[in-house]
Amino acid sequence: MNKFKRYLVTTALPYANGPVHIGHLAGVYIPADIYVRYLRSKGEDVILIGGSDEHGVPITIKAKKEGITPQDVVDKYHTIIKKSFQEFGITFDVYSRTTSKTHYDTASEFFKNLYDKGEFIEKTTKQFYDQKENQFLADRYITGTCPHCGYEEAYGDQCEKCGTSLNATDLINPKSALSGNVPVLKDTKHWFLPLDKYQPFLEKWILNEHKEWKPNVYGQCKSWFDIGLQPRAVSRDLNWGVPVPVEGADGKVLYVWFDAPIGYISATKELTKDWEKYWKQDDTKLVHFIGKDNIVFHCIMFPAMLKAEGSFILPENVPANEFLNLEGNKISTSKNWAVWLHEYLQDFPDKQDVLRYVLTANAPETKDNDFTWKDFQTRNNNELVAILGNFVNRSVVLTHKYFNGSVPEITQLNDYDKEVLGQFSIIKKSVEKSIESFRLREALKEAMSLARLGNKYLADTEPWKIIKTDEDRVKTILNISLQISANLSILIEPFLPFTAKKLCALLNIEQLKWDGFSQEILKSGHEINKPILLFDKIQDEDVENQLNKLAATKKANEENKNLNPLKEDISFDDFSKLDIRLGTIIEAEKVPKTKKLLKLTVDTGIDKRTVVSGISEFYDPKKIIGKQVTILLNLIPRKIKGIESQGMILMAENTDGELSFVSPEKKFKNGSQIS
Ligand code: B3M
Ligand code: ZN
Repeated sequence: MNKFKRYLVTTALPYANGPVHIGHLAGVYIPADIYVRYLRSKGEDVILIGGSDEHGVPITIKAKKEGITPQDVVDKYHTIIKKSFQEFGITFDVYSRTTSKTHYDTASEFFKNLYDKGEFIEKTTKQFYDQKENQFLADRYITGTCPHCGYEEAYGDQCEKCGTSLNATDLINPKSALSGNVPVLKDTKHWFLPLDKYQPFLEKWILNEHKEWKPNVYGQCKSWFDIGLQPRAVSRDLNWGVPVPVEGADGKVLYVWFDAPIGYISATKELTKDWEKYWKQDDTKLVHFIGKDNIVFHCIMFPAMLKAEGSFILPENVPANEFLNLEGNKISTSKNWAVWLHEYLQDFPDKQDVLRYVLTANAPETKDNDFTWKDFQTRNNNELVAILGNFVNRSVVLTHKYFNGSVPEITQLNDYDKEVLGQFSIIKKSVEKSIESFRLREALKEAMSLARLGNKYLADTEPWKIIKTDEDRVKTILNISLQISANLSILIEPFLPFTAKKLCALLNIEQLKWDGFSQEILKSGHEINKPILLFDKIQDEDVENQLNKLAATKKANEENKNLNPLKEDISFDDFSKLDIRLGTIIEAEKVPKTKKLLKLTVDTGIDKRTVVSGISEFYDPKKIIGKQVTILLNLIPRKIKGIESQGMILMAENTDGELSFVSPEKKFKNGSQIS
């Protein structure tokens, strides 16, 4: 007996700092949608909760880069994301956002509650602070030299070269990624949730009581326990987020991973007054659909928060997926290596189900998987068109041809017919079992096996060959074929809802629920509609277009790879402080005992001055006499290798580090101003 009376299904809240792509759909939203569509079809009480995660440092950085407010950023992407989900038929009962008033109140109250119960540890620690930007820096926004391998661009939380995870204070020569400044260490107070205190509880709950969880999820939790849980800060110094609701916490907000999961609760509140029934009663089954990078937050941190609060239920399952790659490379928003949902629909209008199908058939359930356009085409042409579409089409076309579109009656069933009819409920049960255990690619395969069965049945019985001699037999065959088609409309609905709708229209029936499954959905004499194709072929050129698009992205990425990021804006006044002019090199010689330096004498029109320049690897001193170059004159003189350098020759540097003079296109008088 199912002890659950209702289902509360949540999907990870995507960060509202970019649109959503196929990786999001495949990992989280399609599986969740299949699951809830199935439960609804079974008549269960189920709600699907979603929303945008609108806090966190990356959103503030993006806003700063684009010169807009964080609110502008999230407004823009929340709208785009929400629309994409709608277009792909993800049936959220509510799609909210973490900047909603309800959410601020709910998250604040949650924190306050734990605070009042004394669940937090207050600690003052030293954190890097950017004095120019007047803000504390998240570890990710500090770069410096890795103490392990010497890599100069290591991040404050991890060195990407040697993979060591770091604390920002470990870095040698730390720099703020916001301003390039050297940050200072400053005291700051934060609130920590003592996860270590909850470890015994969590360990027992997951390792003993949820052995049925997917091995990737169970395994990740186990390794966190093996390392030992540590208190985790749940506040941040930032001016974007839910303010910490206690006195003396000015300029501090809730850590984004503290407020975001509470977003599930806030969204439920927005959906129904009955929200507590879903969140606080033991007979609710709570399931979180997420990607693998969110496991620790949903299996450890959020449950610890819920447990500390005390009145909430915990998830029954967290069927996290692995990652989907694209054409062999990791999907990356910043590198634009993705298939964006809104772009897909421009290129393949009305083909939502094709993508839903391919992403489910190839879902990264147990390991990372690869999406390729070739596979997309093959699955469409060889499975959707050749199996499902073809079978339904043949049944409908033949019914029109032989019986004017009216469902013929069964005249007599032979053993083969009975065997085929007997398969219906077997297939149905295996689909159920697979969906209920979150094996959705298997479930889809089983649902498709009903269409395969139909195709084989028609191929074996060949009604077109016997219509002249045995019309009665053909009646039975087509009746059974149409019953298969009608049952398919129920079975495929969770996976391919747009196609199920078309199929129902074609068969002239209402969409039936799961218990409508039967050997006689269509009564004899029922009129079906004129044939239409459920799917059409994807052409080679469609695939080529997509591959060309990706190739262009790759090329652009290669070209941009080593370019330095844009510097911060400066005022015109700042610029006009630079005294840059044309000058001509009149003497040049190598600086002894150095590899790179030349000592130049430059006629600046105003004077003749000495400049030391690091260009010796690229220019032969004898060959540059008489060359007109640009020179920055008002740089404070510096001693280089004992020689006073009075200015700087401006050089262009390409991505390979090669240097070139910047010379005027026409010869002008020395001393001509550059502005
Ligand atoms: N915003 C992280 C992510 O997209 C995230 C999930 C929040 S779920 C509460 O990976
Ligand atoms: Zn390193």
